[in-house]
Amino acid sequence: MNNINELAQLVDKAVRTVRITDIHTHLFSECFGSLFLYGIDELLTYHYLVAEAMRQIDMDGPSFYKMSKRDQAQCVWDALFIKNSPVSEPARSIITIFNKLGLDVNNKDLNYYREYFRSVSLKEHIDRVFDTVSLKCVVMTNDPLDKTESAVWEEGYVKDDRFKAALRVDRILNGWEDSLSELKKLGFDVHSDLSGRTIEEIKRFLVEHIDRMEALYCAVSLPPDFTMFDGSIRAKIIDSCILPVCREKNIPFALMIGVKRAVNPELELAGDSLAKADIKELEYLCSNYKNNKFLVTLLSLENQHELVVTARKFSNLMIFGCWWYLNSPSLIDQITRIRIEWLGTSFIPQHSDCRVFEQLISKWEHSKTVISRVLVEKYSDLFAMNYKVTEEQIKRDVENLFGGNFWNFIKAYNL
Ligand code: RAT
Ligand code: ZN
Repeated sequence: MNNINELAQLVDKAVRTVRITDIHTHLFSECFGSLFLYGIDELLTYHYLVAEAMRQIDMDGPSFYKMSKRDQAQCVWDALFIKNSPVSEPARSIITIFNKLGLDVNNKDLNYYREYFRSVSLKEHIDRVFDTVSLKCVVMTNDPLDKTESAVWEEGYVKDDRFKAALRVDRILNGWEDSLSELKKLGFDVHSDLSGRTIEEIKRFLVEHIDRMEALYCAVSLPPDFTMFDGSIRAKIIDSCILPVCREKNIPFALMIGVKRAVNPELELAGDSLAKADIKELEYLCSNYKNNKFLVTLLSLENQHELVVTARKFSNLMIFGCWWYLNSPSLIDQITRIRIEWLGTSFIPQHSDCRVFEQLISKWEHSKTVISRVLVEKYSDLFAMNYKVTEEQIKRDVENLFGGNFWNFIKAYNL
């Protein structure tokens, strides 16, 4: 490689062609039927957009959600795409999706887009999106206590290797009293105070589902004030069920910390917010459970620097993604820089968190652009000192960042 332009082209090519593993999404494969969300009405009623639209619409949350999905979509469209310009990250994403699917981005009639999605063959559409993004696979979020989902695992599940599973344990850890009756109904001998056989039974429940789903990891989202020292049922279940089972199965425990649920309950899914978490909790987990692997993402920007430093201390900690409110270009740029500057390439720069299938296109398109730019800059600094980065080196680094690091972490026994 002879100059910076050539370097930029090589990085761009490597990032555009690498086959991505998207380690956290809320997508489902086709066999899950109504859980597979796609098309313009789902895209426009994505909670990231609803929250934004509600600032422009003269209506309260309950009235908005009372409308049909079609009417909600029209409402968001009018508010954010007709009466205002789609410059926010969630709104721009819709335009990116239209653009990449070859649609007219200037058509103001929603029916034009509806017609497009009505006419596509779902199978071809799925192949096309995987191809456009250059995706190897996505990891779903699988809730074992969700009735619609469980029904498919019990009957009708068809394995599609592009959709991997992750066992989500929010209900057990964040809503123990409610999940208790569900577990009992499923035949598990569990008690509110964790007495008797409860610990063994929760472990049996976890193992059964990890095996059935072939779950790659176990995951939970947690509030900013999450602590292992509050004597809570949650802390006890993590210590005596989740972490032992993860060790036994050699799978990571994914912690997504910093979400403040239902700050405005009227907005439903769109009503969650964030706050800074206490990094001490993570240090405690990584150092006291050395034989466990932790995949971690934190929601607050203020946590990112200390998270990177913590990852330098513990090799059983793999940090991932620019989660939710951090998934916008300026923040991805800043966070990726800090991570590279202190961890080299030993982290997972992004996951998509998609809920609607076509969001894979925009979320990855936007992230790739930023990550590629940061990489070019870092290689250029080396190049300026006559250090020759080879094409093979670039490809290796990019492959590690967009999938390799995840798979190696999953496979590793001794970290
Ligand atoms: O990003 C999102 O869609 C959030 O609503 C959450 O689902 C979050 O990502 C989570 O996994 O809890
Ligand atoms: Zn998520």
